[in-house]
Amino acid sequence: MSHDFQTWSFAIQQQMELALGGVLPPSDHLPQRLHAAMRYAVLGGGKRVRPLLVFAAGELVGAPAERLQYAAAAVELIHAYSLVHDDLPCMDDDVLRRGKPTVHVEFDEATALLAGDALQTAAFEVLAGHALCDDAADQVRMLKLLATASGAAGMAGGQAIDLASVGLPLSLPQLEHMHILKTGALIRASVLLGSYCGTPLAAGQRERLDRFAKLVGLAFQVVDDILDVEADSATLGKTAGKDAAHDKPTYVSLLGLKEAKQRAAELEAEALACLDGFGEAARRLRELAHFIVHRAF
Ligand code: GRG
Repeated sequence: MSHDFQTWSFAIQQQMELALGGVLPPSDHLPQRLHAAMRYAVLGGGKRVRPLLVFAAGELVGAPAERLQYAAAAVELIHAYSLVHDDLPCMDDDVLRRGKPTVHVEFDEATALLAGDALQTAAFEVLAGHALCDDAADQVRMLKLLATASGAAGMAGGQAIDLASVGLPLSLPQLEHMHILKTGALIRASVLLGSYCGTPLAAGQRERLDRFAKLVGLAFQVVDDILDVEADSATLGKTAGKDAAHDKPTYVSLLGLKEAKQRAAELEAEALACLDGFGEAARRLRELAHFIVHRAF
C-alpha cells in the first residue's frame, strides 16, 4: 500500500466517521438503547471499503466530496445492518465483529434486530434526503440501485442462498452466483453510486465501470474466504476459521488455497483491464482493487 493511498484512505475514513456520526440518531435521545446499538454497530470500526469505493468512483467523474459522503454513508449503513443481522443466533450466530462483542451480545437480540432494521431504513433516508445528482431522476435511480442491491435480488437473496447451502456440495458457478448476490451486489452498488454523483459517464464507460465493480466484488469474496483460513481472529476482528468449522462451501474448499489465490489475482487483472482508457482519474479505483486483493484483514 503506497503512503499516498494510505493518506487518502485515512482521510476518507475520518470524514466518514464524522458523517456517519452526524446522520445516526444521538444516543441520549429516546429510544436510547436502540440509538446506542445503532451507533455501536456503525461507529469506530470496519475498513470502510464500500465508502472508499464510492469516493474512488466519484473521483472518476469529478464528484463533490459532500455528495459522495452521503452516498457512502447510505451504503455503509446497509453494510452495518447486514453484519448485525448476519451475526444473530438465527443466522451465523457470532460473538465477535470489528474486534468487539456483536450487537446482540452487547445489547440483546431484539435490540440487534431493531437496530439492523433502523439502519437499513436510515440508509434510504440519507440517500433520499440530500441532493446528490444534477438530475433528480438520476437520484431516484440511485435509490432503486441501492434497494435492488440490498434486497432479494441482491444481498438478502445471497444470504438466503448461503444459509440454504451449508453442507451442500455447491459447484463453482453456484458458489459464484451466491457471492455475486451476497457480497458483490453492495460492492457493485458502491462504485455505481459514486459514479452517479458527478459528470455522467457515456454508456460504454458505465458498462466498463460496472464490469470492474462486479469483478472487484467477486475478488473481495475470494480473498475473504482465503483470509478465513489464513488469518487469525485478532487480525480479522471476527471469528476466523468459521467456514470450514461449519462445512460451508468456499473458494478455498472448492479450489484449494493455491488456486483460490490465483483466482483472486486473475480477477484483479481482469478488473484493472476494465479501467484501461480512464487514465489518471481511475487511479484510486485501481489502488482499491489492489488493496482488496492484497489486504491482510
Ligand atoms: C443479513 C440480509 C443479510 C445479509 C448478510 C454481508 C452479509 C450478508 C453477511 C456477512 C458475512 C460475511 C462474512 C460475508 C463475507 C463478506 C463480507 C461482507 C465481509 C465483511 O465485510 P468487510 O470485510 O467488513 O468489509 P468491515 O468490518 O471491514 O466493514
